Amino acid sequence: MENTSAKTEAGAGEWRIARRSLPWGARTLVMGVLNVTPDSFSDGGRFFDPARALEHAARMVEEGADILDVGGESTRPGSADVDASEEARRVVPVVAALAGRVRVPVSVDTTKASVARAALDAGAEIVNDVSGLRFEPSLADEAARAGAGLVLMHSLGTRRTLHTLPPVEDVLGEVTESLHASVAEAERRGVPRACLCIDPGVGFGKSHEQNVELVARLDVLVAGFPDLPVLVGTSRKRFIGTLLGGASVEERLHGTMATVAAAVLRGAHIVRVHDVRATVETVRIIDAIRAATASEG
Ligand code: HH2
Repeated sequence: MENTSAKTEAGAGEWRIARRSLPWGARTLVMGVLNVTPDSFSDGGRFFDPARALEHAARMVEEGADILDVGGESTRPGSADVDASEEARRVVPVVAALAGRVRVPVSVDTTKASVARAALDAGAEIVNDVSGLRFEPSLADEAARAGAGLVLMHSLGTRRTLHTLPPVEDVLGEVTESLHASVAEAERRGVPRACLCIDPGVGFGKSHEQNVELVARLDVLVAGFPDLPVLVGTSRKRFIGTLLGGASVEERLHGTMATVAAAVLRGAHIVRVHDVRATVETVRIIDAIRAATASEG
């Protein structure tokens, strides 16, 4: 596959995914989370039934989601291992039903090459790998074969130790270096750079302070990858609950919107969230403020 970058200017471009391109850098894109798992940390069990999952997906599209991210395995601390066939059994029917029905692209949140392949065959256009190709590097071969978009997220350790390793000292240095390695591996396996997107992995093996730092200093990461879109997922995560004095998952909406606003002002191009309507409204305002700031400078 040819390796043309569709970048138009620094900090903006076209993210190539399987059957279209998504412009990034002008308007912030909103990725809606659809967990078809019995045990995800914030919505576990709610959309395990495919009919309810499809209903929720339709609502997120109506609310303005630009991408739907379907996941069949929870990554929350202490969640159960799911084998590849069970994970595919959960996500593939939902992906297939969505791909034929909704106008926005469908992403599959998986670290497993066989699940990625099955979801891509069923119509997914993006693979979202929270291991950044560390668990199954051959996942990149599947993305390359399908011409799919590939999200490379930073994390540390194995699936079992994803949330238990001691935090590294220099989090921005570690995230930047590790993501450069993930990007190099993806390109070596034939994924065009124009199909890649990076993500610092907020909440994955970072201390409370480091999660805050990753949002506060996101501009440093963005500057390190000027030709790639940057995705950030803070939605309802524990550090928000901690900052709010122990707020439960249901009580983290406003805190989440604060992190979304801060991340976009620091250069995030895509945000991954559970609450699509609130996010669409938040980023519409922040995008206007950002545009006004840019035209002044
Ligand atoms: N966070 C989660 C899962 N996938 N993917 C990307 N690219 N970035 C993230 O920050 C990210 C992600 C965890 O959130 P959620 O899907 O709600 O929970 P669970 O892993 O329990 O299903």
